[in-house]
Amino acid sequence: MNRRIVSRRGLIGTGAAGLSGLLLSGCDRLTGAPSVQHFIGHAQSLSLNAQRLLLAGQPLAREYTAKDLSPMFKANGTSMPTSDDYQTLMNSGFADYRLKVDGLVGAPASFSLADLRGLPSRTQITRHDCVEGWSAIGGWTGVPLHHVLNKVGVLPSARYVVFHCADDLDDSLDGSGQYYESIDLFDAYHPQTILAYAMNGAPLAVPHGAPLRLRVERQLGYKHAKYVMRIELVERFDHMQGGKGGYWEDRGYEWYGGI
Ligand SMILES: Nc1nc2c(c(=O)[nH]1)N[C@H]1C(S)=C(S)[C@@H](COP(=O)(O)O)O[C@H]1N2
Ligand SMILES: [Mo]
Repeated sequence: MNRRIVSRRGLIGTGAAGLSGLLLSGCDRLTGAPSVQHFIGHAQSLSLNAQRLLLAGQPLAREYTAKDLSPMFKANGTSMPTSDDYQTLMNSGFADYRLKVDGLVGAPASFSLADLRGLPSRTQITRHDCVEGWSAIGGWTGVPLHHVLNKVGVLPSARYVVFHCADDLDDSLDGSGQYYESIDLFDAYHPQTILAYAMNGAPLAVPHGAPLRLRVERQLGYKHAKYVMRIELVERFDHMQGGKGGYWEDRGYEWYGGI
């Protein structure tokens, strides 16, 4: 298990360095040619080839069928964020919700739920495994994260995607306790990594993370950030909160919560 984590981290390091190298050499060759000057904006965000490299040979998490759906899907951790901001959004049915996407991107943007529903969607029935010792099979519909990332353009210096959530789970560590999570670009571009706005065919309910939650199917439950308000592309996360890349990571869990 540890070996797997270490070797995967090694792989992430090489992968990201390789990608930057690839993109830089591409840029160097391109800058001199006036005919491609207007493409420079694109060359500075992840190229199609770089994205294909991120997707190559990545296994899918097992998918189930409707008859496998768990009759009961427990809500865990926060089931009702208490902040005024969240309560206001909730009381108007999330009509004013905007997902912010910023950090190391070409064009920071924000998306309403209608915007997100208007992007290509994916439905998947998967098993959710919580470290607390329970599992449940649920159906999730949402927009694959890579579609959102491609709208804003990921800069080659970005290595992680950080999800900032609406809830304060507790105040025990640094006085904030705000839930957050992070994944690398391999998981970010994975076809089953989606921002889900529906569960089992109905709009996502508040206990399960309304209006938007992450599904990152090859990892454990705590990585699946609920109540996602903002997505930030970063090169590193050691300056954020407890420095370990997630609420539970700051409290001792592995950053890569592989199943
Ligand atoms: N924002 C936020 N996301 C969260 C949590 C939380 O408390 N707050 N709990 C995590 C844990 S430990 C699990 S198992 C799943 C639970 O998702 P569910 O409530 O839909 O079962 O959400 C994860 N994402
Ligand atoms: Mo969990």
